[in-house]
Amino acid sequence: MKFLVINGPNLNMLGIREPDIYGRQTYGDLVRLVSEAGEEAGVETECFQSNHEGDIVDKIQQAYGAFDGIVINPAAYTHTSVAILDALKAVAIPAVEVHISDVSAREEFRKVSYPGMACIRTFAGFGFEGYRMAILYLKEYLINAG
Ligand code: CA2
Repeated sequence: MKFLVINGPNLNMLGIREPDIYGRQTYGDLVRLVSEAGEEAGVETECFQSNHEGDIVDKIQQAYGAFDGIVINPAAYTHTSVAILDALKAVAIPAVEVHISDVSAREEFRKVSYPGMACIRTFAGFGFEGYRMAILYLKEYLINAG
């Protein structure tokens, strides 16, 4: 089983600012957690981060036929990107959305997620652990889907 883990804009800045919302750990720490969570689950993982919407759309398209599942934190594109929603729908690869913060308890504009409309589940507000939860959930989902 092979999962693509996508992180959107500014998540490469983790640990540098806004530690009260996103914690003190860095993007490198997140990549390590994903790799460890994948190993524990017996799933191969690849991490991809981009600040560019089109690059994220390209990466989702390239995942077609190459990955069994997608874990995605679209970051700010969560609240704006119909293009990422359409790309997820186009490839129809089971996807789980992750947010480090609890987006439902923040500003009104963070309550809408376009990519989330193509995802089977969202984990929000669990910090980096949300990525581990997403990997395990996706693995179980795919096993049950046969
Ligand atoms: O909680 C999340 O994971 C978010 O996807 C993070 C996005 C935000 O726009 C979403 O509403 C919720 C922002 C990521 C920005 O990351 C930063 C990292 C360090 C310093 C500043 C921002």
